[in-house]
Amino acid sequence: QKRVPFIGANWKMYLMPDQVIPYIETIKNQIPKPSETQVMIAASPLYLWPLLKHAVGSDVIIGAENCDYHDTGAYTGEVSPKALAEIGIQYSIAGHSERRHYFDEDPTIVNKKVHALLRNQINPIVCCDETLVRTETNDGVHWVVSQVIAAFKNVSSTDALKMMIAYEPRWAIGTGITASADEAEEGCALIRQTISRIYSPEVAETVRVLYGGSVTPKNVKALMAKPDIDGVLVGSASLDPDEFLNLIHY
Ligand code: G2H
Repeated sequence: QKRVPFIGANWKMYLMPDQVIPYIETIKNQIPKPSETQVMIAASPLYLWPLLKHAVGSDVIIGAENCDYHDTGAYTGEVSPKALAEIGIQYSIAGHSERRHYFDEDPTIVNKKVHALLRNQINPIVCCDETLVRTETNDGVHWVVSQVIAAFKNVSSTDALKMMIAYEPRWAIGTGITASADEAEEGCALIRQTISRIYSPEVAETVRVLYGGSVTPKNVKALMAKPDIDGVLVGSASLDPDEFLNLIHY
């Protein structure tokens, strides 16, 4: 079965309210058919509702950048995955490197978020990071594998098929230093092998594995040409709609 390429924008906390509607209006009718490439914009919860409204009739997927692992309750300031599902969100990032690094999200929390998303019929996109130190000492391999194993803990193979895993080496995030296509392929292949070991080769052949970290319109083609890279998550180069369109139509 062919894995459909996936290109996701991760706006992080960059865009301001006056920018988001013009952005979606610019790209919404200029993206490929979803059978060729799926395009997602992951945005702050502030913008999800208006973005969904403006994306009606287009194939742009609107996704969340994060959510809490409780469905509802006394969790001041958190984002309910149940509410996300009810407004029509179908994809959410979980465990982005910035969440792990700045907000102390450990692998157990990320796994709880995975379960919360699946419970609410939202497809998790789990990011696995890797720091420069770990990469340099060759320990990075173990770290990425351990994050993949933790993310899938107690997830059935049927639910695993709904997930995507992104390899995002921390040293490449927002730094302008992209992993070379070979380094990115190595990380993504390792993730696929790990999925194969946890579940089966069939599950590993179906789950999409993405690369993220300083992806640009210039380097996307070489990354997407690699056999184990099914798509990309794009931060900085997704902030300008024209640049993001160039990247989508690489
Ligand atoms: C990695 C990526 C988006 P950037 O975080 O997930 O951001 O492209 O700015 O490195």
